[in-house]
Amino acid sequence: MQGLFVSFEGPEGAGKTTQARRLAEDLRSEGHDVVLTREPGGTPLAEAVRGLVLRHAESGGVPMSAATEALLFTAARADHVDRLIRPALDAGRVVICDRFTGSTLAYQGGGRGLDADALTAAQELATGGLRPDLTLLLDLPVRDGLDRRFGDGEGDTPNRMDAESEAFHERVRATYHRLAAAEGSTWVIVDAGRPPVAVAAAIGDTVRSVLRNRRTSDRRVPHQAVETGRP
Ligand code: Z5A
Repeated sequence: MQGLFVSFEGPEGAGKTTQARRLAEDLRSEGHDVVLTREPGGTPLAEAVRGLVLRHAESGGVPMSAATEALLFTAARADHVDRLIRPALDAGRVVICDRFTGSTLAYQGGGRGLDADALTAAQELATGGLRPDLTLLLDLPVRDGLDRRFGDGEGDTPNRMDAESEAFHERVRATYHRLAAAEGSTWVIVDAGRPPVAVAAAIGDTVRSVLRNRRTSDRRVPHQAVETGRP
């Protein structure tokens, strides 16, 4: 049986990494064969691109254009899909990916203002048309997410996206909402403003519902969106 591809998307500090890890642990404890991965990254080449694109300014490089940035993220994705994601799905595994094509459309499209059709075409080239079976959009107000990451002054080292204005991150969030509306039932918006345990429970319900549908039909079927909250 073809595996299941689940991606996490959302603005800064929404809890994607926390919840992706937790979902992987929970599914493994239930006997599923899970690959947990992230973007940019997941393969040696894509991890090298990650360092290049996210830390470029710190290395004293000349400013990187929005198109260069978009193509670097997309090139990393092409290798990730080819070397890790598609083989894992072909082997029937559950792939959980922390960010995927939605991030390029939201950050480089919504945030940087690049043409959405051109970005979408580049994603098709990079992924060969592969789309997640389920995208979990962890949503919360931009300010709350930035406060989670940096509010106490002790968050992660800021990268080139963190340095962007709040208006940039608002455009990213608005683009995510447009994508969720356009994609229909394969995108589920999860209210990420709740305590981690409540967010995890909502995600677990949604993913198990998809897995149950898979087992009964053994083919791709639309699933019910458990979470539908929008701001
Ligand atoms: N990017 C792009 O522009 N285009 C692309 O195509 C791709 C990526 C693929 C990758 O950064 C950057 O690349 C990203 C988009 C851009 N921009 N930035 N910055 P990254 O991989 O280093 O980090 P991230 O993906 O942006 O993750 P994040 O937004 O920083 O965090 P998160 O994964 O959503 O959250 P977290 O790490 O799980 O949690 C953050 C903090 O909140 C942490 O202290 C947690 O303990 C806390 N937390 C988590 N959940 C909760 C709840 N429910 N309540 C309270 N506190 C919580």
